[in-house]
Amino acid sequence: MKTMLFQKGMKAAGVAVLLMGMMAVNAVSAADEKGEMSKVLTVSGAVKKPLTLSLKDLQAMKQSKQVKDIAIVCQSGANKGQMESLTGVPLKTILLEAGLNVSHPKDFRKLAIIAKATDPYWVTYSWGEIFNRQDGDGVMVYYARDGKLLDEKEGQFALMPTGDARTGARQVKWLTHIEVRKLEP
Ligand SMILES: Nc1nc2c(c(=O)[nH]1)N[C@H]1C(S)=C(S)[C@@H](COP(=O)(O)O)O[C@H]1N2
Ligand SMILES: [Mo]
Repeated sequence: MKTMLFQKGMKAAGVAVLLMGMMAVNAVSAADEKGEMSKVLTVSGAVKKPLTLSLKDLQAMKQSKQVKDIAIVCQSGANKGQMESLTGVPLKTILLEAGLNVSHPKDFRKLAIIAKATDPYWVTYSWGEIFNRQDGDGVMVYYARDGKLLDEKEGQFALMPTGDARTGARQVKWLTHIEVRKLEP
């Protein structure tokens, strides 16, 4: 009887440890996957005029446009779904509004553009790919998807590199901050 109780106890302890392990894994992936809805999008760093943009500000920007049929593909190649359309403003338009601040023309080439989210996630772009490529306008800050404003699943604002081979890898959901930074060697 005693040994049976002991065995039962061990089994229960084993199950508890297993459950705790599973909860820990879940907690990590949940923290990984969800950011807070951002109220504003700020632009700072090497700019002449730092910006704090609301949804209304973005909607009022003249270059607001739609891009159709975007496949969301993870860096791994996994298919993450499809957008019929997104509505937003090219990142370039926002950076032009803020005005890049460099002291010498050659310094533009040293600028990194860091797009940050409300979760601990950020990605980088460069001046060259936004300002010195034909498809530079394809990096879009968007606020609506398939005709509807974004919700907490994606944040109030998000960023989509529509021309990337694997769009998901540099997509930023819950976008809240854009920093322009001159890199040093
Ligand atoms: N803020 C934020 N944006 C993010 C991520 C993230 O963890 N946080 N993951 C990226 C990755 S790895 C992919 S593939 C795409 C699509 O991921 P989803 O299918 O989870 O929406 O979102 C990207 N944007
Ligand atoms: Mo991904």
